[in-house]
Amino acid sequence: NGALADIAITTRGSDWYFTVCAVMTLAGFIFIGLSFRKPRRDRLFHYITAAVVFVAAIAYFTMGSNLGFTPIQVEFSRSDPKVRGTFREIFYVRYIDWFITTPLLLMDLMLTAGMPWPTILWVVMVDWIMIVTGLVGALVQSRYKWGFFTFGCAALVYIVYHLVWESRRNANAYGRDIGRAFLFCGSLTTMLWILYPIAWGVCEGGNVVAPDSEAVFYGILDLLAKPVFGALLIWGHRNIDPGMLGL
Ligand code: RET
Repeated sequence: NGALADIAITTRGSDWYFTVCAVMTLAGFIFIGLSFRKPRRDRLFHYITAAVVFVAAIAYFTMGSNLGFTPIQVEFSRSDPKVRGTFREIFYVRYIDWFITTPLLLMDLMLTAGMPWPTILWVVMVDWIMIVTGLVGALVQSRYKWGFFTFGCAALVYIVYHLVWESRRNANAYGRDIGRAFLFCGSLTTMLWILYPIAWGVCEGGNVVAPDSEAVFYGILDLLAKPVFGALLIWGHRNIDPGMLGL
């Protein structure tokens, strides 16, 4: 059966994906609920962050249902190339999630730092290169996948430079509250985002760990990078007037 993969999540993996889905959904309702305490003009960060977790919730629902993947060959028959090898399930739906949510997370951060929109757009373009090269690399079965991975890593290095240097300096110029909100959220993001290519290397890249372990690795990263990050960001904005940031 061409649609099934030999190496796939188990019932436990599915349960974990649905659990993460539930947490993401709950976080979304909390972020929207908190927005009602503010005038409409001041709800930008609530809306961006809620959108991030709702998109993730749908991606996790898809993976919990064992959908949104394609089988990629990871082992071959040495004796006869015509014999079917071993296939691992690769969840392309992750990349659809990341294509939408990572630019929104960057907007959360760079708008907090008061960066001008052309710079934000440029960093988002680089982020899209990172996600798309990661997707293509995941779907390629030959060793060329590591070439795509390298392009993605180069893009991540550039994004991290923009966060820890350009945006951090810009945020500090806007004063203490904005500088601190950016420092917390920017540091968390930088530490977490660097772990994603490591997860990719042992999952989609090297096929070193099972899909259930992949679920736990990416799941914990996503919980920290989306709901925990979002709570910290919204809390960080409690004394910040968006008008000061030109929003
Ligand atoms: C890939 C593989 C190619 C090289 C690099 C990657 C980085 C991915 C990142 C993803 C971040 C996702 C987040 C999701 C939302 O919670 C695409 C794995 C560098 C940084 C934050």
